[in-house]
Amino acid sequence: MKNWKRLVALGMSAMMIASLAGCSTTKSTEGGSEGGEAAAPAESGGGKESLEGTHVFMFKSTGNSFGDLMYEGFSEYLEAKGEKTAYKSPAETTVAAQVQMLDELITQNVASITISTNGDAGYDEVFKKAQEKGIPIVSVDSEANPEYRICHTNQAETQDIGSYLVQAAVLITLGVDYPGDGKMEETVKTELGKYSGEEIKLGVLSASIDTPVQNSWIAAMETELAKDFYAGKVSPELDKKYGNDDLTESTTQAQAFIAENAVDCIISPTTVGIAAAGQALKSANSEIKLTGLGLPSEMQSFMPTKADDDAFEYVCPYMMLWDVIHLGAVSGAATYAAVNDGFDGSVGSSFEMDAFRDYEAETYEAYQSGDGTAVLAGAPFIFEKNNMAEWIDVL
Ligand code: RAM
Repeated sequence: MKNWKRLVALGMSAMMIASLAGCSTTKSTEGGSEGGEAAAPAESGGGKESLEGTHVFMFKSTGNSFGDLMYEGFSEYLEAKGEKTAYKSPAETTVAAQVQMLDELITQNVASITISTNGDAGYDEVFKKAQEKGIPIVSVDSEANPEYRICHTNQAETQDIGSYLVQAAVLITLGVDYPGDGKMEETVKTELGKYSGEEIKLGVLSASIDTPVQNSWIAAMETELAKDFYAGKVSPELDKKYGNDDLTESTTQAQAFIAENAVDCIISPTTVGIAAAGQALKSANSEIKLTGLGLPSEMQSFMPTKADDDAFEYVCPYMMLWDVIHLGAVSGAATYAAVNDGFDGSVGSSFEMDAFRDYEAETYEAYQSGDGTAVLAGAPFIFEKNNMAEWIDVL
């Protein structure tokens, strides 16, 4: 059986195709029994079980399968180590809603907080409070302030994600099928070399305007677009819209792209945004194409799922993501090491993660990332007509 990690170990490039026949990873069903439940204010008591000593996982907001899948990995890893975990995310995708909930959790003396944030600013006071109480903070997916976190758990190299998304959008606009592992940039160069049409224009349907992770990917897309071979062929300007990781708002923004009809392809670097755009573009029978970061289970109606499908009869011919469940488990291992094994996240410090599902035990070493440190969990993975069917039941 192949798995994501082993493919990397075999030296394949960051962009991988895997046959997952027989993969034992299972699809999240309800996203965790506690998913979405508001944190019980400490003073409310009322028979609510105390969260003292519990490792809390906080996503950006409730109702997002991506967060549910990360929690699945986080809780499975920590529960196997005999730890208690809880999933606490606010209903609103805002900094204020997370801060209020964090404050309540800290008062309850939780063991640790693992968080995907909604913004760069606004957490200092509450994170300081956690630090003073000795509650470690690890971030995953969307970074927390380096000053207060032990480390960030990075899903994949930021620049790789930004570059691959732009390359995919350009190839899709030109009607070129996924060229295969490691061939994206070279194919873009060849195809653009032959291209003499109007300047290609790309749109971005993101989460909130403040979300650190999406903003870092957008910056990476702009870096990619500044490369010489795009000059005069693809506009360096991205048309950006924000759907706040809310289905309704993302649908409205996708409809705005359709009404304006100014872009050739929308890149949506959020699983909520890409699914909303998929539906909107399909319903409108729009000629605008779509790619981005999506969950196969949520994208199956907008993508080819069989090897002999014509990818371009679908709104989204191919897209990307990574092993979200494993990402959550790595953040759980970092948190466990911070609480129990003295892992402090300084550059060069490391922790051992136990074997998890198809992954063998592995050592993760913290490296400098911006003003803080991170550990790297994986690499981007392309979902396309040849592997979609295998993944729909997994992610
Ligand atoms: C969404 C969230 C998350 C992002 C994924 C790809 O579910 O915005 O932060 O990393 O998509």
